[in-house]
Amino acid sequence: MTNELIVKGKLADNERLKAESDYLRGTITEDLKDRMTGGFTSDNFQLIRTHGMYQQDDRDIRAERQKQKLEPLHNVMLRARLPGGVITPKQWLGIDKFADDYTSYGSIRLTTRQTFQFHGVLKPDIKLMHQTLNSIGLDSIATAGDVNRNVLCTSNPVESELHQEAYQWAIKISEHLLPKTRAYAEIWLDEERVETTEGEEVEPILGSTYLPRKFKTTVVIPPNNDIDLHANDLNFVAISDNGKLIGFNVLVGGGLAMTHGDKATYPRCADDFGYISLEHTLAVAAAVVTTQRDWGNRVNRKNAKTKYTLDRVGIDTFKNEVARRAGIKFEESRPYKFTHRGDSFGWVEGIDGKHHLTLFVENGRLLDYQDKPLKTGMAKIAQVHQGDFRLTANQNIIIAGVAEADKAQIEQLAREHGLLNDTTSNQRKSSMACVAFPTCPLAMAEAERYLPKLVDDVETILAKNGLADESIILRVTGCPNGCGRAMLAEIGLVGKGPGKYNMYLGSDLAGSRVPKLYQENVGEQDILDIIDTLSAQWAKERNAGEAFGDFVIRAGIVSEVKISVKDFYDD
Ligand code: SRM
Ligand code: SF4
Repeated sequence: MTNELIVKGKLADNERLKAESDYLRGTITEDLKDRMTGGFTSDNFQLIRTHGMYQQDDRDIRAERQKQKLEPLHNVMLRARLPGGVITPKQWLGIDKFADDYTSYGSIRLTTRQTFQFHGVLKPDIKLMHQTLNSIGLDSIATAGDVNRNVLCTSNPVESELHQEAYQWAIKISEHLLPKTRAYAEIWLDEERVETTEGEEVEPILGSTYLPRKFKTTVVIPPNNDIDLHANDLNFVAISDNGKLIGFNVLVGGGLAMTHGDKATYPRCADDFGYISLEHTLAVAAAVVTTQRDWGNRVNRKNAKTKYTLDRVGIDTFKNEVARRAGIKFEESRPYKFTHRGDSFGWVEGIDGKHHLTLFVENGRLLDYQDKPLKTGMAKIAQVHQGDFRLTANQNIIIAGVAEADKAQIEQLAREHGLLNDTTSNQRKSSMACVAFPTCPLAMAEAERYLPKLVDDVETILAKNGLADESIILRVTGCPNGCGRAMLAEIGLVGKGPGKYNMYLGSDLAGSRVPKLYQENVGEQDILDIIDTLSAQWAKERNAGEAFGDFVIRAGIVSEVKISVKDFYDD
């Protein structure tokens, strides 16, 4: 190994706990039995993440409980593993019932990475949760922690053959990069421990201390960049010939998180490594992961992701090492073009004659609201639907594979339960927020609870400025970690403190440009005033068809971020 490329210094504490965890087992089993606390203790607090769970408490009631000298009301959030976001109606009914019976919020939350989360599961119910998921063919392995996360795949099933092939690769990549430890099966499913034979490597790809940091992978089918590839460490862009998948362009080193005030952290677009034919896919996936495993920064977790490793060692050095490890040569990238992101709502007909209905789910929160029983509606659809569901990376859901004869019934159920509404504006469909309060421990400002009202106001502003049918990709995240992908938005709001946001402007429709800081620490009224002024200017001065994000750059309102770090921070 090339030692000079390894960051020297005292290892981050997470490295110790992974090394001492006995391949992610820790003492979780013992901890589960401890009913003196609703939480997990010492290292297990972190280790449960690699099993797809985060310990949380409701921040709305935290202070009150503290006053009453009670420990926080600990519970876990579970995030399922769902490569490509595909889930069957039977599985849906299983998770729907679990959400009713055992989660304190009673919701299913669709995420920005094509899966769902349960919030508010109490310690005594955690094992049952995993066993329930297992009984319907689901798990939550490696959806969090320093591992390769849920693998995304373009979710629109219209081009079904190509999509089917790409989706199969997403599954294969997910399986290939999954931890091989049997810790999950032993702890949650009561399976026996099987001792390894001498010389056998437990984790041939991830290694005994796993990755330096979280790692994210996608398979994407141009022209739709619906999964926002530049948010991800490793991306396979599908290249087809006559509708058949023949290979992938590989892009490495995307990521959106940063820390306010720390210029050593930044969002970064992925770099193009070149084209590979299909048979090299798994070898290249493993080579990128093992290169990042060996060269990633294990001293400072804030600089540990692949994007920082690339910038530190050099793109060519990283790329050549991947080629060496995979035993391949990257060919020149094949041409492709992304034209849009987001989901195409309503019915579309696939090439197999089946129909697909994409439903807009605000904030991805499927809950029975008083006027809109969304969760019940989805369950009723699952009871009659013969195809499958596809969760999108924009927190929406596709009812896929509907026969002509079943269309009317599905549509009626969706309408009756508020899941399909012809009056939802383009602006609302182009807006997204992360979870933030009350469950996210890292939230600095509201996001999910702020978005609906913000969009109401932006709709009014756009209508006033003669832009009622137009939309701006608007995203809110409650902190600079960027879970709602504000760092790939035309208007990105990043939480700074209660009611205060940093406002970024200027991503493009294809999602290939990071936006630039426009104003710091803006309050909610100022945000509306700025959007009013800038959208009025856009309406008056834009070129035909010019998107808002392109306009703000051409008009000199913000400068373009071309080379991530320098342009991102320079005035
Ligand atoms: Fe995220 C942490 C929610 C997508 C970057 N993210 C968290 C945690 C688990 C907070 C924590 O560590 O305790 C949040 C739980 C909130 C809650 O109560 O549910 C959380 N992230 C989410 C979700 C649910 C947002 C949503 O509204 O849909 C998304 C779940 C995805 C999934 O199913 O796996 C989610 N997170 C993202 C994305 C977007 C993406 O991947 O497309 C990003 C930015 C892309 C990237 O990774 O650069 C993202 N989340 C982070 C980070 C910053 C990572 C970093 O590089 O520093 C953290 C904090 C951390 O890891 O230390 C974080
Ligand atoms: Fe929480 Fe921040 Fe992620 Fe929002 S962006 S879910 S506030 S970690």
